[in-house]
Amino acid sequence: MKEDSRKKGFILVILLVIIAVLSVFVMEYHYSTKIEAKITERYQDRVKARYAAKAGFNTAAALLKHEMDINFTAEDWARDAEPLKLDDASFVFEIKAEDGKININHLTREEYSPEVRRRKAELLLELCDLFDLEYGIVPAIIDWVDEDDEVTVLDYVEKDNTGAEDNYYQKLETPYHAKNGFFDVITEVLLVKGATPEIFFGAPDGENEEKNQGLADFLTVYGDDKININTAPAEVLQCLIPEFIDEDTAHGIIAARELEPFSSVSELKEILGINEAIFKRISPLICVESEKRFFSIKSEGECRDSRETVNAVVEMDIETGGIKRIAYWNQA
Ligand SMILES: [Ca+2]
Repeated sequence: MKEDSRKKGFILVILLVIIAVLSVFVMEYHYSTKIEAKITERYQDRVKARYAAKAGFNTAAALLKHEMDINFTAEDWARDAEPLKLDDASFVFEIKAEDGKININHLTREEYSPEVRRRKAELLLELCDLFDLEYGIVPAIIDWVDEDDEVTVLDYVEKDNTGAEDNYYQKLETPYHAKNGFFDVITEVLLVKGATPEIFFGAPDGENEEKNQGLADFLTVYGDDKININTAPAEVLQCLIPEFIDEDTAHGIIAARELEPFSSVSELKEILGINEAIFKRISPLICVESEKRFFSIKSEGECRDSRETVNAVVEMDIETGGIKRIAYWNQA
């Protein structure tokens, strides 16, 4: 009898051990299944966000094609679209005309007169003034593009300004060469002496954590070398003749072109009431319509906590209104 009780007790202990071990396995299985389900769900969200971002890009491209047929102003393109829902994902996009920005590939073309070259550099210097930046980035951009290895110093500028060629870039911790050729993409500016992500993308603006605009919003490497005054943002308009175009005047110009786009560059002279001599300073730099139409499209797709962004630059075909080519594509 005593033997039987001992046996039963032993079996009970064994059973308890087995149950305990099985419980651990069941819990482990439950936990890993839950993790896998979460991973799958997150992956699905990412895929949905990715396709929502692509849908945003396609919608922007369709809008561009549609708007090509009508008389447009910069504001039609620049205005943010409302977020659009796609099942449990959504997207929002913005379009900017590249031809309203300052083209940094064409600052020192050989066919330009010294005066035009100077005016083009001065546009960038004015931009530096607007954003409180050192002038050195301007000759450094010029040196990055020009074919020679002579370090540029803009002698008509009082403030310190010195460009950079191989002798500077080769001494960096990770050395590289000055391009001595066109910028292929605008982010390449980050390789230029003096350019930092803060200068380029904009620095966080203390209180509201929204980013200030950076140089990237006003510089381009695409299209013609002239600034389209029908699409130029207020800051670029201000850089044209800062003594006549302050912030308010720039917004006045934008309001005027919203009603009726400029049909000739001389209309700007009439609006501003400036004389021929002053107008001559900017007339070689501006246009009212570009032969090559590049637009940047930024589309953000979202699904719960997952986000994907498409940054693209497209060249539109003026004949067909469709996309001629995608000049830049970055998805992250
Ligand atoms: Ca050079």
